[in-house]
Amino acid sequence: MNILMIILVVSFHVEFTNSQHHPLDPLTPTEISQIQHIITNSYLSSLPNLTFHFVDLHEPDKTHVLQWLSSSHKQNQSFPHRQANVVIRGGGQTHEITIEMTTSSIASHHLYTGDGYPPNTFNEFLQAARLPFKSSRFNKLVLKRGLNVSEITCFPFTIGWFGESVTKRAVRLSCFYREGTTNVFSRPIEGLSILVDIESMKIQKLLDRGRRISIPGAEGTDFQTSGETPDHDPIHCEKNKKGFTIEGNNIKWKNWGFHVGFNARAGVIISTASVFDGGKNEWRRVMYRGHVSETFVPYMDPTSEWYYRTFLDVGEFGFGRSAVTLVPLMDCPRNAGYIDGYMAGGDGGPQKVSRAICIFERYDVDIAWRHTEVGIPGKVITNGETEVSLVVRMVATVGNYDYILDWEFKQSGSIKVKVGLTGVLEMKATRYTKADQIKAEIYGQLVASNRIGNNHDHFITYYLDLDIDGDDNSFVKSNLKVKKVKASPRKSYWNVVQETVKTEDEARVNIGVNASELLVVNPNKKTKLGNEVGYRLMTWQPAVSILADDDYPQIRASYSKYQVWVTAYNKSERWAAGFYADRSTGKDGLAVWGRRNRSIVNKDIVLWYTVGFHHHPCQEDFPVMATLSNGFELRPANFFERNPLLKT
Ligand SMILES: *[C@@H]1O[C@H](CO)[C@@H](O)[C@H](O)[C@H]1NC(C)=O
Ligand SMILES: *[C@@H]1O[C@H](CO)[C@@H](O)[C@H](O)[C@H]1NC(C)=O
Ligand SMILES: *[C@@H]1O[C@H](CO)[C@@H](O)[C@H](O)[C@H]1NC(C)=O
Ligand SMILES: *[C@@H]1O[C@H](CO)[C@@H](O)[C@H](O)[C@H]1NC(C)=O
Ligand SMILES: *[C@@H]1O[C@H](CO)[C@@H](O)[C@H](O)[C@H]1NC(C)=O
Ligand SMILES: *[C@@H]1O[C@H](CO)[C@@H](O)[C@H](O)[C@H]1NC(C)=O
Ligand SMILES: [Cu+2]
Repeated sequence: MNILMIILVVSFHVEFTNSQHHPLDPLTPTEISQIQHIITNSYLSSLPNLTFHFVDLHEPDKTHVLQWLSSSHKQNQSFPHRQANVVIRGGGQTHEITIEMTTSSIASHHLYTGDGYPPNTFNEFLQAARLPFKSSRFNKLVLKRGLNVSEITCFPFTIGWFGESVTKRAVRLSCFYREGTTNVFSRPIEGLSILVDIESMKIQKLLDRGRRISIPGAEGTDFQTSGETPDHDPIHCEKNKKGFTIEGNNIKWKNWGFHVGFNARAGVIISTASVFDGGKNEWRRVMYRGHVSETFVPYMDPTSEWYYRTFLDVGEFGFGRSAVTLVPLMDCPRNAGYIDGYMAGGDGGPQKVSRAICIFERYDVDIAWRHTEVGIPGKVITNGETEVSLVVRMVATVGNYDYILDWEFKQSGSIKVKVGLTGVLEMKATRYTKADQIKAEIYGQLVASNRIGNNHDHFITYYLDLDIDGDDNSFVKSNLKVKKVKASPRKSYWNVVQETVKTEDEARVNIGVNASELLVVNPNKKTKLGNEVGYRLMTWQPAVSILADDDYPQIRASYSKYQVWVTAYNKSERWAAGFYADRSTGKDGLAVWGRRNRSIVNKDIVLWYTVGFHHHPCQEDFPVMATLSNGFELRPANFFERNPLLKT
C-alpha cells in the first residue's frame, strides 16, 4: 500500500462516519422514549385508556433526504427534518399525531374517523387470550371435555370484515391443547371459538360446536430435533466483517451501498440502494425504498370457526413486531453481522428485538458466470467466477408461520428478493384418520391422523420505489409478439414490441398471461449504444388471488388480483391494504390509488410486486413444514455498458 492509498482510505473512512446518521434511520430507543414522554406529558395524557399502536419515523421528503445525503460529508450536523408518526387510541378513538423531534413538540393531531383500526397492542392480544380462563362457562366446558385447563393455550386471531356497516375492535380466540407436545397448533380444540371485544376487554360470544370431534393426539407432533445446539457466537454490529461494513445502518459491500432500516410494521426496510459503476466511476441510484407492504393470508373454509381467517399480517400484526431474534449458525452463518430492531410497546416505551436482522456474504455455492471455449484449434479455454453476494435477512414469526425475508445483492447489479415459508400449518381437527373415510367436502387435505391442513393463500406484496439513475422513470412492457413469415423456411418467430405504459390503470399486470418483459427505465438516460437504462422485474412462480371479486376478504385486498402494479410516487401511499388494515373495508390501499389513473410516464413511480403461494397442504408439511420459497429478481437491463462482473 502506498501513501496515496492510505490517504484515500482515511478520507473514505471519515466520510463514512458522518454518514452514519442517515435521514431514514429508524427511531432510536432514546427517541422512542422521548416521544412517549412528549405524549404522556401533554394534554393527550388525559385521554382514558391511552395506548400506543404505532410509532415510526415520519418519512422525510425524498428531496430533503437526497440533498442531505449528497452534502452530508461536508457538514457535521444531524438531519434537520426529524419527525415521528404516532397512532394512539384513547377514549375509544384513534388519534394521529406528528411529533417534531428537534423541538420535542406535537406538530399535528387529528382524529381518524375512517374505516379500520390500527393493530391491537401486544398487551391487548395477551389480555384477550387470557380472558377465557376467567370465565366460569369456559372452565365448565373444558371440564366437560375432560381437559386440564392448565394445558390450554388460546390464540387471538383478527376477524376481518364481512360487510358490517359498523365495526368494533375485536378478535376471535381459538384454543389448543398443549398436553404432551410443544407443537401447540397441532392439537386444536375444534369448534370452540370465543369472540372478544377489545375495547371493553370482555367475552362477547362463546361458541361450542364441535364436542364430537376429539382433540388430535400428541404423538409424533413434536418438532424439536435432537440436533446439536448451535455455537452462540454473535458478531455484533462489528466493523469490517468479512467483505462488508456496517456503519450505523449503512451497509457497504463490493459495488453496493444501501441503508437497512426496521419498523414494527414492515420489519426490514432497504433504502437508498446504489450500485457503483466501475465503467463510469460513479455511484448510481437503483432503489430508494423497498420493503414488504402487506401479507394477505385467506383460508378457504366457510364454516363458522374458520371463515373469518383472512389475515392481513403486516397491517393487523406487523412483520417487525413479529420479528424474532435470529440464532447464529441456524438462521445466519458464522460470518454474519447483526442489527437490533427497536419499536414502541403499547405503553409507548421502547422495546428491543436483539439481532432482528442479519447481514452476511453468501459464497462458494453458485457460479456467477463461466464459459468454456472449444472453438480455438488446439485449445480449450475456460474462465469464470464463483458467485459472491450479500444477503440481508429477517424472520417474522406470525403465530404458526415463519416468514424468512431475504434481500440478496449481487455484483452483477441484481437484487434478488426471496420469501421462505416455514413453521407449522393451521390445522383443523377431524374424525378422519384415513383419506378414504372422507365422503363430505373438506377444505384441505388430511396431513396427519385427525388433522386437515386447510387450504389457504399467502400473498406477500412488496413496495419497490425504484429510482433508476434518478427519480423520473417509466414503466415499459416489452411485449413478445409472434409474427408469421412467408419468405423463409420458418413459419413464425417472435419479436419485441415495446410499450411505455401511460397510466396507472394500464400498469396492472397478470404475469404469464402475455409474454412480456417488465422494465422500469429512465427515459432521460441512455447507454453509449443508445438504449434506455433500466432494471427488469423477473419473477419466479407467479400466483394471484382467485377468490370472487365480491368476497369480503377480496374486497379488502383487491390488489391481490394482479401481481404487478405501478403507481405515481406519493410517500404516504405505502401500505397495500391501507394503513388501518384491522377490520378494513377496502376503501384505502393500492387498488384505490391505482384507480386514480395518474400518469406514470417519466415520473417518480413505485413498482409493487406480489409474491403468491396457493397452499394445498400435504403430509410433509406436518409436523413442521420444510421451507417453501418464492420471489423475484430486479436485474439490470441496459443499465451497465457491459457485464459489470468483468473488471476492466
Ligand atoms: C463533528 O461531530 C463530531 C461528533 O459529534 C465532533 O466530535 C466534532 O467536533 C464535530 N466537528 C465539527 C467541525 O463541528
Ligand atoms: C394439569 O396440568 C398442570 C400443568 O401442566 C399440571 O401441573 C397438573 O398436574 C395437571 N392436572 C391434572 C389433574 O392432570
Ligand atoms: C377503558 O378500558 C376499560 C377496560 O379495558 C373499559 O371497560 C372502559 O370502557 C374503557 N374506557 C373508555 C373511556 O374507553
Ligand atoms: C395482455 O396484453 C394486452 C395487449 O397489450 C393487454 O390489453 C392486456 O391487458 C394484457 N393482459 C394482462 C393480464 O396483462
Ligand atoms: C398522497 O396520498 C394520500 C393518501 O392516498 C392522498 O390523500 C393525497 O391526496 C396524495 N397526494 C397527492 C399529491 O396525490
Ligand atoms: C386511464 O387513463 C387512460 C389515458 O388517459 C384512459 O385511456 C383510460 O381509459 C383510463 N382508465 C380509467 C379506468 O379511467
Ligand atoms: Cu401456507
